Amino acid sequence: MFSGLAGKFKSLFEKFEGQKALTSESIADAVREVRVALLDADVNFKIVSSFIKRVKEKAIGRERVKGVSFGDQFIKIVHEQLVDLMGKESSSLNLNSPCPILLLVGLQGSGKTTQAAKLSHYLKDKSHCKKPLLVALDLQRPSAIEQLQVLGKKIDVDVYADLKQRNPVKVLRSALAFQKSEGHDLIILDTAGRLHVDEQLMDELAEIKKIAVPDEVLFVANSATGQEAVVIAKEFNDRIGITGSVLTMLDGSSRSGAAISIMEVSGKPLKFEGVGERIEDIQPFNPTSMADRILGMGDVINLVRRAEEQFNQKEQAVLEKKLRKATFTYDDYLAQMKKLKKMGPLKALMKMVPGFSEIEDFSSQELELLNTESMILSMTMKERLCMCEMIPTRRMRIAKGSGTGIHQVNKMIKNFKQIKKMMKNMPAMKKKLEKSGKMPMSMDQLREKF
Ligand SMILES: Nc1nc2c(ncn2[C@@H]2O[C@H](COP(=O)(O)OP(=O)(O)OP(=O)(O)O)[C@@H](O)[C@H]2O)c(=O)[nH]1
Ligand SMILES: [Mg+2]
Repeated sequence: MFSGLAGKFKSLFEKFEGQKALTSESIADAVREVRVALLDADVNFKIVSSFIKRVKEKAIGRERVKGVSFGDQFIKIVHEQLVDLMGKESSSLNLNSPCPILLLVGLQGSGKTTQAAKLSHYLKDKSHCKKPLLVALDLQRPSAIEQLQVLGKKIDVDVYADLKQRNPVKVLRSALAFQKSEGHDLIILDTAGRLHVDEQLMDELAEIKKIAVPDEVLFVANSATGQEAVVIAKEFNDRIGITGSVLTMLDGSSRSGAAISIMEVSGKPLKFEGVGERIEDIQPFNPTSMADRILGMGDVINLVRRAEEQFNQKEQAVLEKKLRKATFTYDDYLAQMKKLKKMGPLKALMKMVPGFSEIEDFSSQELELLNTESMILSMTMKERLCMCEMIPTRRMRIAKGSGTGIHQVNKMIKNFKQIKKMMKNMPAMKKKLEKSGKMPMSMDQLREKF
């Protein structure tokens, strides 16, 4: 959103670099940039004013640190204040009870149903919750139940719904009984949204909360709603009492300033952020990386974390062994491809890296990944396990099955063979490279090839 602020600061401070300390004059232009960027990102103006005041207090009189430019010193101050404003540390969910209950509330289309599914998937994977239960309490929209059921099926999570019931409180009661008999260890309640806050909705939610006694009441807000989200967050907090927020659609919005405002206004932490439409596109809110992103420094932390998750060391060791023994098959190739895809759209990933945020065209690489995947999926088991010669008729069949062309199939097979050959020769290559003083090819470089 404020991409490039860090770069701008550098040039703004150039003419003052000879001075001994930061002054109100030398920071004036940079302060203006910060103010405009925050307002553009839809941070409430009162919050902007108090933020700017704090930044000024911290900056004026700050003596020059040897070897560091004023621009960088100023960025650090703004960064620290931003992190401070957003709650310093990531705030986790309260999942201490034997079967925690999460109640999701928010306006229509804010992303409740999607985040309910995302959260159940995330907690099943990352937490001790092995058997979550999604409960469909949105009885307003005819397709709402079906939407949750489809998502639940996709991620193999149970969904409790009662298509005949019109009263969400009754559905809730029977869902709680169902949980007891089935032994679920996490309940996520998906509720109805409205276009505006209205009495009926609030009464319904209050009643649901009274019966469910949830461990968390999460306000789900679409970051693109900007200023309005703030008013609504306050309303929900005053009427229902929230324990935290989940900010969604951060991938598409340039107004993530709502994050700052919602926290200030509700006094409750932001716990998760939705960063895309896929089930995996959710992550714990991290104030430091949000501040990095705001200042255009790139969200390197999240990128590294996601990469680490997808390629854990144990799997890597097995793969390296396979590669060296040359038992690397198309199936392994496919598995790697899937991991790469799971890390998110390349475009979204690269956006997090400083310097890459301006590049727009990642579509061709993504298409290639997709094509390779469908080509391998069109192979027979024997072909995938490299148990037969890839004769032209086989190649033609794969091209047809995957909706690609013979040239693409040839190219994919060539790439695959190259990697396999390279890895087979790795011990010899390593020796040769060590002799010549060059580093051997690492798994990172290999991954780049995939
Ligand atoms: N780009 C993007 N889309 C999202 C994200 N989260 C949800 N969506 C999409 O936003 C749309 C609305 O999401 P829902 O989960 O249905 O919203 P809801 O709050 O349940 O809506 P109602 O049930 O009508 O109140 C869906 O098309 C989702 O796929 C996100 O983080 N990023
Ligand atoms: Mg919904």
